[in-house]
Amino acid sequence: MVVWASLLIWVKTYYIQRFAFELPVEGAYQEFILWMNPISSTLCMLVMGMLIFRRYPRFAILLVSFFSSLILSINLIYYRCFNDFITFPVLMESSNLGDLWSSILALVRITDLFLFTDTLLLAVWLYKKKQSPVKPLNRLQLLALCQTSVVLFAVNLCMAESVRPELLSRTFDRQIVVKSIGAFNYFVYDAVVNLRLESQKALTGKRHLAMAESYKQQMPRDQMNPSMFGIAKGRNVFLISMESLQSFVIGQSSSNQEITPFLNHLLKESFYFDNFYHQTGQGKTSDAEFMIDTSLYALPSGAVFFTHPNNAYQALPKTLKEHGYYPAVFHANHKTFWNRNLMYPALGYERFFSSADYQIYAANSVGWGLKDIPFFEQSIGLIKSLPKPFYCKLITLTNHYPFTLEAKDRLIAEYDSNSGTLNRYIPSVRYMDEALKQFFEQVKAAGLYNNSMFILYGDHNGISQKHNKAMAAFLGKKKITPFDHIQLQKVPLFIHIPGVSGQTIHTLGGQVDLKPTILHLLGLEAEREVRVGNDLFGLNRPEFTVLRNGSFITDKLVFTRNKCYDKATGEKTNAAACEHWKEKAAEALNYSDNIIFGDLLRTIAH
Ligand code: GP9
Ligand code: MN
Repeated sequence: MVVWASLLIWVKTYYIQRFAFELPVEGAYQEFILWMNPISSTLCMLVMGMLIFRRYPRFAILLVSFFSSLILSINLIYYRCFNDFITFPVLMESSNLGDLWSSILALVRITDLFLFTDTLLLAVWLYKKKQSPVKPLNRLQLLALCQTSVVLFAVNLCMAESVRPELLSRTFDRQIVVKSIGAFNYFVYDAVVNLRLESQKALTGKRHLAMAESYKQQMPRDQMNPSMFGIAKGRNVFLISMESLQSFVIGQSSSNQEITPFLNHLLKESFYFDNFYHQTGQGKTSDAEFMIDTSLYALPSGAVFFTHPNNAYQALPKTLKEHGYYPAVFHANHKTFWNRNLMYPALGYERFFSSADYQIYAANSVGWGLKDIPFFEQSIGLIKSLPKPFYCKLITLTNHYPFTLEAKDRLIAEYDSNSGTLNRYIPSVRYMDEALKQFFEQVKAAGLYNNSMFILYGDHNGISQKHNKAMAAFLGKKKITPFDHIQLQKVPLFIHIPGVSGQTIHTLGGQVDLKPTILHLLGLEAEREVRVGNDLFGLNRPEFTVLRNGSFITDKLVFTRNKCYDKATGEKTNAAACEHWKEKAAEALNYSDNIIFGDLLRTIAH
């Protein structure tokens, strides 16, 4: 009976996962993972059922079969509606619940009942055998089943991690998690993650509210710069996330050709910040987006887009909306990636144009999907129809690891070093530069250029420490020290305001500083907003930028890997020099983390 029930649940689950959900399964290995992943959870559910209803094994089996069908059908119907898997926060959000149930009822199909076929078969069979006595499984048998389930899950997880490292610790896409560990394991995983967050919230909430309030009072603050305040008042805002772009390529050549000819040209007509750092953690692109929109740090682990989409935020799109702006995002990836479909509404975005809004096919795609040139070409058509003024965020994708590019898109030769990654990075960056150039031409042709402000930023590093040897050769250095590594976390920031002449600015800053900067340029006050960043044009700015791992940079010092460096020489200096700032860095990160963990903006802000 147990064997039959397991087989039936397994087949049913595999069928739904493979044919009813559109999961991006690539190749035989991933097919195998998808095929095997329901079995561990099926066995586990059966063991639990039989432990709870020790004396009624038939009932336990029927219940597990029914319960598995129920989870699958809820997900199936939700998927039909939202092309996504249900999460606990969605289930618990009372405002969602009304909509949810009405959508569910509207979308139920009579054929969905087939999902309960196995339960029915088992019930009929049990009924027929109702006279014959059954013996519950003994402890040893249950233990064996339990062990099999654990071993199978471990094998499943190892295989899935070999395809996607840090699958569970760095959740980035529900589709990928379901594809890798199956719908039931995902259900449990989501429940555990959310329970942990809820308890953290309860712990943090009250305890830290007072602390956060008092910290806010003593936070070092810049003074508003009257010569820049409102300089872009009323203009549309284009915010462009440049994937994996680091500052070291700006103004540099390779094979005697400029790597970023367009950006080098734009630099002369923009405020260009050459001391600007990315501050991202595990949430990569989404962390950069979060910091820019909220002026809070992202989280020490995990992606805040995934963990806290139900928090209250004082975010840039929300504030701008209150001032008549239309906030929209353009990104040609699946909407569930980084949980964007749930986080964007929380930040106040009105519309998210995701992969479903673009024409994507093999000929215009590479690596992660739609190439940047067709992405911008298709976006401009959509942007033209937005209500004005708009705040429009465009997220590029082509310059993403592993930086693959077709030969015809390679406008500069690959670099020549022992790192294929760095070698490919050069033409990949050059391609993005070309895409940006064409986009600016399209914006001009659409008549949107003069009345807009353009903010272009690198989201995070693209070349990791693994490639230090090749990086050292590229930069003409003997080796990359931890001090150099921090310098390599600089990402370019351009603020281009047509008609306003720019200059290169050496002010020290990071992604958390962009929100107050943008608000001030648009002539909107940021003084009352909770924020850890300061206006990059502000007067008397505190010269202090903290990275997510606790490293920091001041006007004179760099602190990383527990060592203090003299910024002028790059040499180690007396640790005591960094002590004061080390405390300040911890305070700033804690302040921000507590706001997020405790959902404090729900109370602080108002
Ligand atoms: C995916 C894109 C890239 O949608 O944002 O993600 P990343 O890996 O850079 O965070
Ligand atoms: Mn990125």
